[in-house]
Amino acid sequence: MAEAALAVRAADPAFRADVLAGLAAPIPAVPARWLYDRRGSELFEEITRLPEYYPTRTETALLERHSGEIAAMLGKGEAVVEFGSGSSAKTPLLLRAVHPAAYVPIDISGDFLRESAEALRTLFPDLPILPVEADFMRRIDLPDEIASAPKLGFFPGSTIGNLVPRTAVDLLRAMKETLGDGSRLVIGMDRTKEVSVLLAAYDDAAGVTAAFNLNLLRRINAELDADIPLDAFRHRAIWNDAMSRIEMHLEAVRDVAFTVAGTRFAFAAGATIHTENSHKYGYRDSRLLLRAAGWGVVRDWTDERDYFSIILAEAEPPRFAP
Ligand code: AVI
Repeated sequence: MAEAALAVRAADPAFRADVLAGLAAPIPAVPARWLYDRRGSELFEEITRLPEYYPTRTETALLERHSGEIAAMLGKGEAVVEFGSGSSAKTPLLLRAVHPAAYVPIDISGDFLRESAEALRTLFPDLPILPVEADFMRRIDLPDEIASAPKLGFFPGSTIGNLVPRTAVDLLRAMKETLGDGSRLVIGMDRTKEVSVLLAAYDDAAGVTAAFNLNLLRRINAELDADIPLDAFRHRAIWNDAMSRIEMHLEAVRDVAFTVAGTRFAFAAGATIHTENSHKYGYRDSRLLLRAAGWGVVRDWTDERDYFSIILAEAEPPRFAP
């Protein structure tokens, strides 16, 4: 009991507010960022290695194949600015090809940032690594050391797809403001494809994605003094064609009532809590999204199956339009 009380006191107030407001909303939803506690992040790592989850391995192969070409299209002395802490295998692929003057990872989580910066220092002992702890949804002041260097933004992983288009455009615009005039951006975007492939990627046979989604309820119980019966919900992955996205939901398998931080909730069998969107972009869609935020596509690369794309874009100067 004392432990539970402690957990309640230690809970992130933003998590509490999002869960209470989200569960009470007309279409119940909890922001996807809360999927990523320690356990959720471990499960996501496991997802990236699943046979059905093609994005990570396809993007890594694209970077292995094309980083040299990307580097050849840039000038010398770039500062690579990664939006995210760069813990993956993808960052070294780009850094090795580009030979940047400095590497600036930006992340809201100082712990992740420090850990991954340390790992990269071992791999690139001569590269100045200048981590910035900040929320990259807003314009950020970059370190003075790279003030005069040309900037190359890096945003792999198709994380842009987890945002609704309006928020994705806000983020891309903030990136442009952070990086400045003349900057470029390498971004990974997942493509539209056969629905069966998408559904399998987000509802794998081993049940890892289901565990990742259901972990949210375990987290709510642990951190928000809640008593949600975990067996009353199941993982659902749905293709929403009109929105061009995979949606993850937690669906009540029977009528269920529970309490979260003193507030009572009831879900009828079949009702769902929406927990994540993963938008998929066709060739033109990705260009339109980038252009809406002031980025012009220089070139994009895709794999043989056209499953995933990495795009090199450049910040477009404002211009008169008819
Ligand atoms: C982090 N993000 C790009 C993943 C995706 O594919 O949308 C998150 C994920 N959710 C379920 N599986 C993977």
